[in-house]
Amino acid sequence: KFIKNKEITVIAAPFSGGQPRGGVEDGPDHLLKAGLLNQVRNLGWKTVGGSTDTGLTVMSFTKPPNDTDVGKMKQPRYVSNATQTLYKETAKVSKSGALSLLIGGDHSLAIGSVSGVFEAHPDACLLWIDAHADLNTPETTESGNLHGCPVSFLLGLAKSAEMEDSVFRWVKPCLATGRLAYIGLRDLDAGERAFIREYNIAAYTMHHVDKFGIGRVVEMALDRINPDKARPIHLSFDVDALDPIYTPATGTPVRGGLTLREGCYICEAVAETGALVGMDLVETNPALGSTDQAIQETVSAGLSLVRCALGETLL
Ligand code: EXY
Ligand code: MN
Ligand code: MN
Ligand code: MN
Repeated sequence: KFIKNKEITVIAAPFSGGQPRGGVEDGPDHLLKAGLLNQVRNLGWKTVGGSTDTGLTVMSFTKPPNDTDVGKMKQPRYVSNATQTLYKETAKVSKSGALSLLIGGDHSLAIGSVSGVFEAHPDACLLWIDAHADLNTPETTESGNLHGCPVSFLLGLAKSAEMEDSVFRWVKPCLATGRLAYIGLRDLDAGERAFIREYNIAAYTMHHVDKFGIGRVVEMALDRINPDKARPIHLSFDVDALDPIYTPATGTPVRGGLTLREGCYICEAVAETGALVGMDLVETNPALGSTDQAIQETVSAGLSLVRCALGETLL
C-alpha cells in the first residue's frame, strides 16, 4: 500500500566508523556475494534504481582527517558525513516509491537510513530489533561509540546545546517516542533504561519474549506504535538481536538472544502488514567469525531475515 509495484532498492554501506572493530565494513560484500539481490528478485521484487540501475547502490565513505573526539563522541565527523550521505541517498529511494533496504555496516548508519525513509514517510513508525537500545546521547554514552547512539539522534534526545555546535546539526529529529518499539533487548546502559522509563517507550526485552512468546510481543509492540494499522513501518534489524549461536560474527554479541525463528517471525509479521517501507540489516562482521562456518551462518541468518521481511513465507 505504500510501495510502488513491489519495487526495491538495495543500499550497501561498507561503514564501520560507529564502533572500533574492523571488518563490519565487509558485511555488505558478504551478503551480496551470498546472493542477496537474486534472493530478493526471486520473491517477486523488482530491484530498481541504484547507481548501476540493477537496484543496488554501493556507497563509499572516506575518513576525514583530524577527526578528533567531540565531547565523548568518537569519529564524529566520519559518522556524520557518512550518515548524511546515506540520508540523502535513502530519501531519494523512498521518494521514488521503492522500498529502501540498507545493508551495513554498523548501526550508526540508521541515523541516515531512518532519517531518509521518514522524510518520504513522515508518519512512519520504527521497530528496532536489537540486544541493545542504541539510545545513548553524546552525554550519556560510556563508550563514545556512535553505533550505541542512533536512536537518541532520531528522537532528538541530545541536549540542544550539544547538538547545535556538533557536527550532527544536520540531523532533524524525525521520530516521536510513541512511534518507537524495541524487541530483543538484554544489554542496556543506565542512561538508556532511564530514557525508556521517562518517555514510556515500548520496549520488549528477552524477558517479555520468554513470558508472552514472540507472537504476543510483536502484536503488543505494533499495537503500541501503530494502533490503527495505518502507518508505514521501518524495520531496523541488528543481527546481534539473535542469539550468538545464530549470528556469532558480530561486534557486540550478547548471549540469551532471539532464536533464528523468533527473528524470522518478527520479519514475517511485518511482511504480513504490507506496510514495510524501509529495512536495515546491520552489524554483520565477517572478520569476527571464528571459523568460515560461523561467518557463513551469520550471513545466511541475515539473508533469511531479509527474505522473511519481503514475504518469503506468506501464502
Ligand atoms: N550500549 C553500549 C554503548 O553505547 O557502547 C553498546 C552498544 C552496542 C551497539 C550495538 C549496535 O547495537
Ligand atoms: Mn571478506
Ligand atoms: Mn546491538
Ligand atoms: Mn544496534
